[in-house]
Amino acid sequence: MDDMVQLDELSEKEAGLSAPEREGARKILRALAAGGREMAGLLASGPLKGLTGASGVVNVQGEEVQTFDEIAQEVFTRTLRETGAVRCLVSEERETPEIQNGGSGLFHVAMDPLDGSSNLAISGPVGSIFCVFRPSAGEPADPSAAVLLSVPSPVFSAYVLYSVSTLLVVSFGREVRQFALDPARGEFLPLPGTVRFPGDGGQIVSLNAGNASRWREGDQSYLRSLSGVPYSARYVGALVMDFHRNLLKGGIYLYPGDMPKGGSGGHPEGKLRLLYEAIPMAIIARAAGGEAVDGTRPILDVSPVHIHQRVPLVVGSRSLVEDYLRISASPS
Ligand code: AHM
Ligand code: MG
Repeated sequence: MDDMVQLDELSEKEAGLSAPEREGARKILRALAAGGREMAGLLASGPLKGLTGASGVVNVQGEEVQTFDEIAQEVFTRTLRETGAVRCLVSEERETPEIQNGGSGLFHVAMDPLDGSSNLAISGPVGSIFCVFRPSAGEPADPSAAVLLSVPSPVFSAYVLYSVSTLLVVSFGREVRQFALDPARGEFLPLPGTVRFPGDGGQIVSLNAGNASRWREGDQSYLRSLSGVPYSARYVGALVMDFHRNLLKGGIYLYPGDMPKGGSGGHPEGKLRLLYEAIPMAIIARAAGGEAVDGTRPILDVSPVHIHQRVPLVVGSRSLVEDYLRISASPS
């Protein structure tokens, strides 16, 4: 029944995939479900086991690695490797791609194994984000260059949301499907229908207003413009949760570039990462009738030059993203 497509059946519906690609995608989706189930259990008992703190390590992004960042890295690296379908695995937590299966897998995968990890200490929502790419023909031997070349050919993207319930959200680019973890069965079961941003665009705005004084003029102008419209401010500080809420309720999420203050801090190129945060969310947003831009152009038109490239991200209901583009282009 079309209304209730099982996780295992998702790739079968994709006409653009070869038979081996369908099978590879199915295995990767199973790996994300297995890893998501394992992580949901580990996260639930994290405070009791003293796992919600920092690991003492600083990652390639210069950020403090939480113990769960590393646990999630190991869990998903293992479940993905076991599929035999992954060639290169790019992760927020590793400087260089991991070559899996001797480089024989069908797909490259980029992941943020645990997004929003500053929420761990308060038992707040966190997520895991994935994007699967089709390698280009005659790709270079260098794994980073090979992954970058595959980015214009995404196959599907997905995220796991660990919150009141654990959800797996997947899109091959045409539609968005949700699956919820049944803790008793240990399985992700489909939720009915497909997900689309509400037709009226919604009224939720999610941004870190504490950074606004360090934004570019166009972004500040957009924030000022909100005082003239009805809106609700909602910000969890975990992209997966903020995006998911806005997807269901209608809204827009912004993380623009912010300038250093007093010579330190700041994210002039934005904080979020193109390959494993912005692009997967952009694929899901578009498939749900929304849009994602880097401030001026669609995220899916940005050509990556580095696997850990950062990018400003504005994503949500199409009408709200269009409002943002119009207002930020002519600051007043
Ligand atoms: P992370 O991948 O290190 O967790 O950082 C990404 C997170 C996003 O989930 C969230 O939207 C954003 O950083 C919050 O940043 P800030 O605390 O600066 O508002
Ligand atoms: Mg992240």
